[in-house]
Amino acid sequence: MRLSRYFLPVLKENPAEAQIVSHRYMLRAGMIKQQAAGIYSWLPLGFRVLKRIEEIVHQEQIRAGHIPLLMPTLQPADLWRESGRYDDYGQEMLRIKDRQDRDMLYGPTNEEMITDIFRAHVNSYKDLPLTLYHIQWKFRDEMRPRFGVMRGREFLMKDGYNFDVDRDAALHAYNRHMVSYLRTYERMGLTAIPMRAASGPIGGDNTHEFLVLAQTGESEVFYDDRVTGLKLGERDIDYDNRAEVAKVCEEFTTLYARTDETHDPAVFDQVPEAHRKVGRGIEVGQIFYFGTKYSESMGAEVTTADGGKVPVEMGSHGIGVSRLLGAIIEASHDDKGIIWPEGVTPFPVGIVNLKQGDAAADAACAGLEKALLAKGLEPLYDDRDERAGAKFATMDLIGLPWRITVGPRGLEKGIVELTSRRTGVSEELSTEAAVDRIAQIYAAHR
Ligand code: P5A
Repeated sequence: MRLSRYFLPVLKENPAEAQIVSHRYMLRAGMIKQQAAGIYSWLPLGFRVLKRIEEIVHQEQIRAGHIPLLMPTLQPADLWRESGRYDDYGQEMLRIKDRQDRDMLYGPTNEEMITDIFRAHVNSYKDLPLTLYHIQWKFRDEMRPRFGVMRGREFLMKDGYNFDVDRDAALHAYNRHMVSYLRTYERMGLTAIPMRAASGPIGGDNTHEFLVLAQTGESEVFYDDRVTGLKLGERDIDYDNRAEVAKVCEEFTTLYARTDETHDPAVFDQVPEAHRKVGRGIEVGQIFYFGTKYSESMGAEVTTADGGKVPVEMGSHGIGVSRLLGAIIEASHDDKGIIWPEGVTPFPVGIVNLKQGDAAADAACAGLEKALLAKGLEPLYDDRDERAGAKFATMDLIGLPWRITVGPRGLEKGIVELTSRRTGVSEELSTEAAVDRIAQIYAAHR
């Protein structure tokens, strides 16, 4: 992509309404535009990151054996009357009437609708286990939408629902989600800590939230700081192996980690003082096991091997897809702008032409662009007729992890400069070597 032809409405001034760094940088980098309180347009740069995050979520869900589908944003109220949640949900639910005067709502979540799909088509234990998920817009008429995409009213969520024949199988689904979420967040360059949580309006008594530590987080968290060192890394996990999956979950949930809702000071006091930490966190996901709460009220039953009939065992599992952009920026930035982890960056590399109009520099940049594209890596090429300082400032603000700087003087020596956004360290390389290095770096992030 050539910057001269792109749509990147960068702001020079700090927007007054933005109280936290991620919101400030998303506005300044031309990623989002507010259309109403808690409702945003995703401008091209923000949209690219959002799509990239969705892609990682899909890949990890499919790896865990979960099946994508797509349910609508608008739902009939009658489904929610069956579960009893139509009245319980209160002011957070956006209620709408259609022209026939029928009660509709903009879905805040989809437990009822997925249960309706299940009961229409499945009635035997032989069709289980089954986990269906989608990535779809939700609406919650939050009392205080704030911090940009972090607490929106309209927001994108991945929500998945498992159906199992008994409690053990449903707990395996819960564990499978925990592990797949750990992998998902790691690929985004995040450390998200599973913490025992409270279930709220979704229900059930077994639930974990995933928190990214950040001073601007909305939740107070209490934890043993050794949890921050746990990593899945390159482990190859067999998601069908119940014992293996349970063991990984145990590894990640044994050390103390709680939100204020479930914090137990007496237990926390037993954590060695040197490791006892109180901080703040951003909730980027939550998993629930709630058994037969919805299947019983909505009549979703399956036959069992011994000829009986039982309400199907369920859980639901959510990732805050749009919130993740804010969380990643909170966790990865400096005073010049965003620093995207390679896994989610909108473009893998930026090209800065120090002397637009210089025949050698223009040709070298075009050649780099072509060579990178041939390797499936689309660079953002700043081909504007601008001062070098302004080009560097834009690149630093939008946070591409790598930058190739091309100028006539370097080219006389046969070199360009490859710079890491994170460390600021530059290397002089031939154009070919620079392309190879970038390709090598991203080989690990596909
Ligand atoms: C699980 C999936 C649920 O709704 N039902 C389906 C369950 N869980 S949840 O915890 O309420 O939401 C899942 C994740 O969505 C994100 N989230 C939000 N993101 C931005 N703005 C909001 N207002 C908002 N509300 C929830 C969070 O990341 C949450 O963990």
